[in-house]
Amino acid sequence: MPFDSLASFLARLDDEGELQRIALEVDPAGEIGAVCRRLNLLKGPAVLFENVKGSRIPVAGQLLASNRRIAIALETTEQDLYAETMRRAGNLIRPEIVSRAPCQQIVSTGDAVNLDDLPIVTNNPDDGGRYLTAGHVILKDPELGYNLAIYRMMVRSRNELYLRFIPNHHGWAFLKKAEARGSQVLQIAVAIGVDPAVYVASQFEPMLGANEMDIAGGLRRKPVEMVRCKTIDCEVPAHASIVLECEMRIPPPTGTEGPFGEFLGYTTTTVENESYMTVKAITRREDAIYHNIWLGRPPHEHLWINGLSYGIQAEHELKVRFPPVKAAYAPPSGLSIKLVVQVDSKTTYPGMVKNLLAASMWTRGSLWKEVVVVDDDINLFDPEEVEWAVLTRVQAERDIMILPRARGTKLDPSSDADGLTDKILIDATRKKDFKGTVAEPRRETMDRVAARWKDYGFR
Ligand SMILES: Cc1cc2nc3c(=O)[nH]c(=O)nc-3n(C[C@H](O)[C@H](O)[C@H](O)COP(=O)(O)O)c2cc1C
Ligand SMILES: [Mn+2]
Repeated sequence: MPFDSLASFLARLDDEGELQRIALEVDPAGEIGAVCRRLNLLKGPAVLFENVKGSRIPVAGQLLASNRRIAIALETTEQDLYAETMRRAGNLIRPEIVSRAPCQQIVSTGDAVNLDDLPIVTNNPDDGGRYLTAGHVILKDPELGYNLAIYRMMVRSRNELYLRFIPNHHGWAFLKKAEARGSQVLQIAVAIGVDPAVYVASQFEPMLGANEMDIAGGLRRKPVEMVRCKTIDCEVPAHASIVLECEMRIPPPTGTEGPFGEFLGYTTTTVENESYMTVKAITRREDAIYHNIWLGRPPHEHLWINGLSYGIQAEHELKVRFPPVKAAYAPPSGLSIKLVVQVDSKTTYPGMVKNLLAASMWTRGSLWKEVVVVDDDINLFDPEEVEWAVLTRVQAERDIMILPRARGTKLDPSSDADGLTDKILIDATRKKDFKGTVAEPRRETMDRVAARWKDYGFR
């Protein structure tokens, strides 16, 4: 049975020894962030801060900061995680609309709306304010259907939130559609504390019009139950902890947002003229659990989920043109701006890898900074194996291409003032004149030894 709520997922993590409950009072401004940073360094468990200063609502964090926990979330094994996620993400299941929902047990509207009731965290000391980092933004458009994605949101006042839409992400397209139709407002729902399949699905980037809610259904192998909002025309996951029902005027009012500690590990500068929206209603469960994602200096949770979702997306898109592509993965150490693509050594043809490298720039909204293509004897999930391939199968002048001054992420502090960056494309496959034979025991011997492992006295 898939998890229907954050609470049921936390209960499973607890059973699996993957959750630390913290009863001691903690400060959401600084202390929670420091605990999460330390947990990332120690490769520690998920946490539930049960007693957060200034709020009665507990805060969950570090939920999917390892492949083991992502595998638990999707009810599969770490070994099968990639293939299983790939398979399920392609099997779309539409949401089911229900009429009564736990996320609407407590409803506050009008003057009763107060974001200060929520334990919103300041993750890093230079952040310009309190940020929602696990707000699942849900948009609905008559032509495009739903869109589900996490976007950073800074608190502006007790009922206003900055919301950053960037042009190559879909929220922007939904805003433009509403604008083109002459709408006065864009209605925006924000769900916090959702079931883990919805969380993972929020990190997929299907083509505009395809629907992350259907991917969530596919990932959990059951429709996501959604309920209609109280004050806006949109639906939200019925089992969410907390829902913010918001409206952004068109054209949006703006103010100064940031700075914010971003996923590449650096604090952004402030954004002048960032749009903001008004929270019309806050609805929540009686037993609501708030969700915070800490991000900043790597490693962190964001990179584990995106490694999987962006890799799968790129594989899916590249396979269409290049059948020898076997898999693609964005290893967490590659900050989700490095892609590793594995090709079938038997069916690649001369020159194909260079074309593949060029074509890879089309995926992930062109944000990749480095792409490496490896043979199928390389475990693409292991950055050390990829490094081995680069060091022993690459001649730089022949196999490394630099795409100068291309569009990348402006969050890369080494990019220029326009956000332009050089891309590195590496063909780390064996070439025709490659003369190495891999030195390792035979497969049968490895299998025999594995079968006798306990007999040797190993555990
Ligand atoms: C913690 C966290 C914060 C994020 N913040 C933003 C953000 O502020 N802006 C943004 O465009 N994407 C952000 N993302 C990435 C998007 O959620 C992700 O790329 C998503 O797939 C985009 O979906 P879309 O193509 O439907 O817009 C964030 C992801 C996470 C996990
Ligand atoms: Mn989308």
